[in-house]
Amino acid sequence: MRRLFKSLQCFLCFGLLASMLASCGKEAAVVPEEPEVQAEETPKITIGFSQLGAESDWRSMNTESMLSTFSAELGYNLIYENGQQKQANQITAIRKFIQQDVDYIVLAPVTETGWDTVLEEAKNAGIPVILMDRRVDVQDEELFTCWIGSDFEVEGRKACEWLHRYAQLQKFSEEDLHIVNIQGTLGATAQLGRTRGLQDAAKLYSWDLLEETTGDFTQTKGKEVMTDLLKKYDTINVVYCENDNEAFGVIEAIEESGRKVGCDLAGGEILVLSFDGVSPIAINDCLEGKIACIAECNPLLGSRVQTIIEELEAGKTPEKFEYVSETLFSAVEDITEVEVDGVSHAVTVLNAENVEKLNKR
Ligand code: GZL
Repeated sequence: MRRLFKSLQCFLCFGLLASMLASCGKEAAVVPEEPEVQAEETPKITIGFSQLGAESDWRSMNTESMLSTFSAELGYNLIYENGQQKQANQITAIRKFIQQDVDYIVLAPVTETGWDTVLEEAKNAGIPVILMDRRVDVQDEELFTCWIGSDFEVEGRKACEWLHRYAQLQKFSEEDLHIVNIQGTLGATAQLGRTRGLQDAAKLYSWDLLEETTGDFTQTKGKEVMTDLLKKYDTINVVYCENDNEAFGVIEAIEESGRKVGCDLAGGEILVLSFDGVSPIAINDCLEGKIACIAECNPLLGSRVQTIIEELEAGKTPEKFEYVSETLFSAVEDITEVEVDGVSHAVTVLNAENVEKLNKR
């Protein structure tokens, strides 16, 4: 739509110039012959994509989903900028997109606050901003066109409901659950929602939430903080990892400490919960019980963003907030669904057959 106005603007300026020249008393300006009209290809849609970083398997799949959807062959001009997990880099990228007068900006914001000014600049430039994955906390929600992503608090509550059901099945007293939370990047929507889900469940079921500390969604930091926590507490029997890459680091730390990861709480194993479920390593760990349950987080948002842009191009108004659907993964056969706020959520019980299919996604 915006592109239409842009090309109309050029046509009107040309016409105005021609008529001004013609009416200034000189011999009617010779308006140059219209060049042979070439069969013009439809102008490409130019999209400025500010991705927050490359910190996890989820992020890599999310980026790939965007690059493969908005390819040149499919008629797009995608300008991709990796923010290296720094908001300042993302703000610089958005300002570059504004100077380049892109048709759309797609932003996956690293954290929620600090976007008002630059989104105001994009709005003043008449460039629609589509938020993907995490959200922004702004004074005026008109500063962005729409958002597409996951309900992170529901993800957290589903994982906790699974743990509650599992403890009941194992006849393991929930007051004896001693939990540490390896949080994601502090201030990111995924971290805020997943942490809230755990905190609410710990209160509801009287779990002992020993400590929460950030692993920044990375394997290295996850291992580092888990190593410290194992030195500090000898009662830990549940680790809530806010993404799979942290879980990989946590498992390394636990095994290097001489403890065992697994689902046998009574037998002294440490039960690991996680989020994402995009890498074959995570799915295989879940099949083997090294990760007891993974709350899926869907990274394939490129096609959803494409639908939004097609709607905007057609002059339609997309949903302001659009949630993607997700499951839970676990190899524990007795739990096939969990309930959150009266809504039943299916659990994908893993086995060799469906793991083979999942790992070919
Ligand atoms: C969730 C996304 C999170 C993933 C992590 O939508 O923001 O960031 O869960 C990623 O793996 O780093």
